[in-house]
Amino acid sequence: MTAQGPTPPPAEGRRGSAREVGAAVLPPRGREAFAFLGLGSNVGDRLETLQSAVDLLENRPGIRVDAVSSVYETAPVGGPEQGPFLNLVVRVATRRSPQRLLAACQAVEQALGRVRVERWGPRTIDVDILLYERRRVLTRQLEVPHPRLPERPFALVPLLEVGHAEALPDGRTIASLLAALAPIDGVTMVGAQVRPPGEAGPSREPST
Ligand code: A4P
Ligand code: MG
Repeated sequence: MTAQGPTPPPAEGRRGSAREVGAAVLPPRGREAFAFLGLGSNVGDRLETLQSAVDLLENRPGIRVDAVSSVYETAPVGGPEQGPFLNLVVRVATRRSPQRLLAACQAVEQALGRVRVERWGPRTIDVDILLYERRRVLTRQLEVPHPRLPERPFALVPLLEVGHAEALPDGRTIASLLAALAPIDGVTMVGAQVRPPGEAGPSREPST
């Protein structure tokens, strides 16, 4: 099964040697923080790109992919006329600060050939931090929770799957955010799945 319920992050990660400098912004010593990342692709082999992104995230120091949601095909929101997205959400356990986690997300985007042409435009891959524990972060580069999360079923539906007990820092639950948007259109679970890192088996675009 690819979708798993959230489990508390273990006290020690597998990459104990990956502890980074900049202690002031690290999670408390000796434990990992958890975060939820939203992934989206609407260019090329979307499913293969999502699989590669999940695998690359796992390979970054200080990041462990803990759970992977189902894959959803979603109607594009905003931007120019463009093709449908595949979206999913992963839960990660991480020793990285939010800022360093963003750097890892952007490194994965670059490794997969993301070119920033137009805001909200078509993209091979987008990796956003949706939640980092129940913390608020607001810097010039980063806002967490993701500011548009409450209005986006394409992120909330997969997030509910792997983070059903989660809430925003203001206490609003994922379920209540989704309920406020009901009825939900344009988010369809597809049969094809992205494997958690290390699990065997081919990924394929769903046949149409
Ligand atoms: N940034 C600030 N906060 C965050 C965060 N929590 N996570 C900054 C990630 N990045 C964050 O992002 C622009 C800048 O946002 C980054 O440099 C980072 O410092 P970007 O990925 O370069 O550009 P973008 O994604 O085009 O802009 P933006 O505003 O992040 O777009 P969104 O909100 O991510 O929306 N429709 C469907 N169906 N599925 C999608 O996945 N995605 C978008 C992109 C639009 N429509 C979509 C989908
Ligand atoms: Mg983005």
